[in-house]
Amino acid sequence: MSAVTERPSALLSDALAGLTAPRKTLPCKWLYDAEGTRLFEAITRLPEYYPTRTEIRILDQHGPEIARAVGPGAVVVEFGPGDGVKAVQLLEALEAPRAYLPVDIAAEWLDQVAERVEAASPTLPVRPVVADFTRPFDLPAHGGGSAARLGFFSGSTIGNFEPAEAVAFLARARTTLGPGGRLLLGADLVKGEAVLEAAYDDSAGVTAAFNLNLLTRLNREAGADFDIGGFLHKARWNPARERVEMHLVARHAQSVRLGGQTIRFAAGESIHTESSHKYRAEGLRALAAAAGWRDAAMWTDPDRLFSVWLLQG
Ligand code: AVJ
Repeated sequence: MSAVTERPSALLSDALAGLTAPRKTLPCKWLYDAEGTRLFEAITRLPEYYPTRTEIRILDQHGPEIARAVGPGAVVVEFGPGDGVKAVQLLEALEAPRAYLPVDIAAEWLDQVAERVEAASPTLPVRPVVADFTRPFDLPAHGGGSAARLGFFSGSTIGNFEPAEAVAFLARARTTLGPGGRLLLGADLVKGEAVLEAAYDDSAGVTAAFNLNLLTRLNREAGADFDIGGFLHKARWNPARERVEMHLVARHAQSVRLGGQTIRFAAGESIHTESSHKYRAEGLRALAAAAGWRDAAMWTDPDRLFSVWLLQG
């Protein structure tokens, strides 16, 4: 089959839609190819990137209390388990968890997570579920029977959703988790601009490489011809929408070929590649309530950098 008659990939069609819009955007989910995943893991170890280590500290400090609130015998359903480190930590803190169901769109990562959890808890049933959790999906009937499910959505990944999408996700999670379901949710908190911007524009340039890798990926997988050196990484706090935005800014006027089209950039024009919303306790409570969750308990760190929530009811 020739290149012109091949069905355009989802990456190419998303990129064409985003880059021909009046304000150029690319969906942040495309940041995570193998190299992007490696770079994100490097980000979580940066001195400036406080969310990962702070969330781990909260789970560690308040683990017993969280375990008491959850109760024994939960079936843990994790949305986007990443490397599985937090799953191991949570499963160790909980009392007699009955099963672990990691849900991700990428089957190859699920195998790694399953292996890590099985190594840590050899007798715990692990049932990976390949699904896009940004859409409705069903959980397998096996793995825990009728035991109440505990959803786990960590890392403030919820912050990548627009507020209306976050409510839609929280409402769907309630349905997916079923009667008696609870959701343990990590959410990053609003704080000073300098701390936030440093977290998304580190001095070692790892976040810049993470963002620019999206253009490398478009060149490789969608046949684009971006000059990577023609763009720079920018992170800025948007105070009105209380979110950090990542952009790729054209250093000078240029054009790029993509999917048979020419995409023109003015000097200084940007591609918005990610939003990371930050929350206030009241705002997060309102999102949860709008999604139908009736009760929300929160744990935080002494500096109030990050929050972990247990939604129920
Ligand atoms: C794991 C998606 C929540 O938004 O903080 C880190 C991704 N982007 N640095 C975040 C990310 C830039 C991260 N999430």
